[in-house]
Amino acid sequence: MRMSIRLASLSVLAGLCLFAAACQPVEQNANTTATSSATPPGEQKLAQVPRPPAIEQAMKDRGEQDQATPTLRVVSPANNATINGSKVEVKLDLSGDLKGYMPHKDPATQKGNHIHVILDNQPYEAYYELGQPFELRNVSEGKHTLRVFPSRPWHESFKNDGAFQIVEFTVKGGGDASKPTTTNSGEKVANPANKSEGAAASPTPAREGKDFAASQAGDVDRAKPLLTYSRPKGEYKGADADPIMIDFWLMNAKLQGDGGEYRVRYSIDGGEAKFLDKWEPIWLSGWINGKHSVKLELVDKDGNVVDNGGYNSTTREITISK
Ligand SMILES: [Cu+2]
Repeated sequence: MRMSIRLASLSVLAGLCLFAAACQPVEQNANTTATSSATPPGEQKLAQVPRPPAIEQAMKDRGEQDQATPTLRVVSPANNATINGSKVEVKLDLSGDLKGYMPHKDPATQKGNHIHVILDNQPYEAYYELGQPFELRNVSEGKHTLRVFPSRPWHESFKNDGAFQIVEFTVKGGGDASKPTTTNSGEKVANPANKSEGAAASPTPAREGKDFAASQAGDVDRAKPLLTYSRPKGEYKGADADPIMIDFWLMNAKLQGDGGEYRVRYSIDGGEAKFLDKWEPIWLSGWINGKHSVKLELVDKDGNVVDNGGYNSTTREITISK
């Protein structure tokens, strides 16, 4: 009796397994992520690889540019400024020993030197044409931080003194004409600040800018160690999808391999923690298609995350389609 019940439940299980086996491979091939508990057929094994030859070549082609020591000054928003309205104009002053380094997007390749602009702890936005302000749009009321640093066409940051700047500012609502028009219930009906990106044929190019998701500043102390997550972010396609660079900015923190006491810890898809003991980008190869999470943390010698407004532990999702 007992046996027959067990057999019966086994056969039910077998039926379920057959059903699952019939549909599972299709699903896994279509959207394989390493976050699933089962081991997917194309298991991701990441390996650190040298700087890709294409980037080595780009560096040679750029002459001395990669030895430049660009320094930035945030003209606007001024540190501790209060801004009325949801649109924040970013104006930067670039100086230092530039050796030909100048942000600009080449219309043909859609690439070029640019500045990484980070509101609060959101993914950076690229700012190419310093001759015109860059707009942060739909910035929510309250305290914010802005971080900026110069970057190369392949998104590797310059790491010299003065390259990185951080300012704090406060956004207040008010009778600013650029503020979104809202109904009594708070629904947005029109936003004069949000011009569309502009048609390519337009004689005056649309101002660079970006709508930002609502966020607030962390409680950041600029005298404390600060890790700024830069790359990877967003979508990676084709040749850009492998290898992928991890790059970050460090303020007030020296890593152990550079004679300091800190380490940068990273983990992909919640996997094994790995450590970076030198402040330089790394390239990881072996990504499989799909969504991945990248966590980057600044830790002390005991392995504890160094507290600084929550910015020293950041996780981003990226998408790979090779
Ligand atoms: Cu970039």
